[in-house]
Amino acid sequence: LYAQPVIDVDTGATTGVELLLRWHHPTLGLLAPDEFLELAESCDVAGWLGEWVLDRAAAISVLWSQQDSLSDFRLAVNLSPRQLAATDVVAAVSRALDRHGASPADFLVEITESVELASRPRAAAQVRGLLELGLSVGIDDFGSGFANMSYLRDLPVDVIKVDRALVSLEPTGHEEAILRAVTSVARAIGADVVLEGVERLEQLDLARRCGVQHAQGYLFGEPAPVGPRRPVGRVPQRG
Ligand code: G
Ligand code: MN
Repeated sequence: LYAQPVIDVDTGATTGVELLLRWHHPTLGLLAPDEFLELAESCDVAGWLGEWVLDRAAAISVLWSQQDSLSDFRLAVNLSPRQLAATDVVAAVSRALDRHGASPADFLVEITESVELASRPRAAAQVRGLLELGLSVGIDDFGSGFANMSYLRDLPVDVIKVDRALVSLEPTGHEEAILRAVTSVARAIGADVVLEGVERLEQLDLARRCGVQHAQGYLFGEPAPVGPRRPVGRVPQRG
């Protein structure tokens, strides 16, 4: 399990991490979930993997909270479309929290926009169940899939994570207009915006100009293996 810092664009403080699954493959090297989740599903270990991530996330939150306060800090965990559609995630999350004595308020679950919740009543009900447990819910990859506003209409979404495809390395006027529209909607519904995939100061400047609260990307820190202390993102200075 790896973690990548999420920073506050105004203060530079690290306000959370996204936990990311990696596989150290003996010959192929380090693989990301999009490269092995399908395989995991086809040989029936996806359910186990999903539970393992939840269990580790709960354990890590407790470990980190013994070193540094977790107030104003959240651990984000990705839920796969299959986990939402085919497993009892609410039960799995609550077991993991109970096992380690972790607090639901320390977690954000990320649900990718590419799942169409409207056509999947079970998935939508599970998201509500997670909210009832006291976790926050974020829409991941926003703007890359169906750009499905019905998510924002139907669920009390806490966070919108703007996909890195929406803001290029040299942001254009059109990209700025779109980002402003997203932050305007987010403000109206009481959600925070995280800009993903920030690699350059120009993108951070754009985020600040457009009223984005948080950013994540190689500029502040790459995903690194989880250790005993929570990671700290660094905002590079100009020049
Ligand atoms: O779908 P999701 O947003 O959860 O995917 C996060 C992925 O994006 C991770 O695998 C992570 O390694 C990758 N990532 C994180 N920061 C950056 C970045 O600054 N640039 C690019 N290209 N990828 C990034
Ligand atoms: Mn994510």
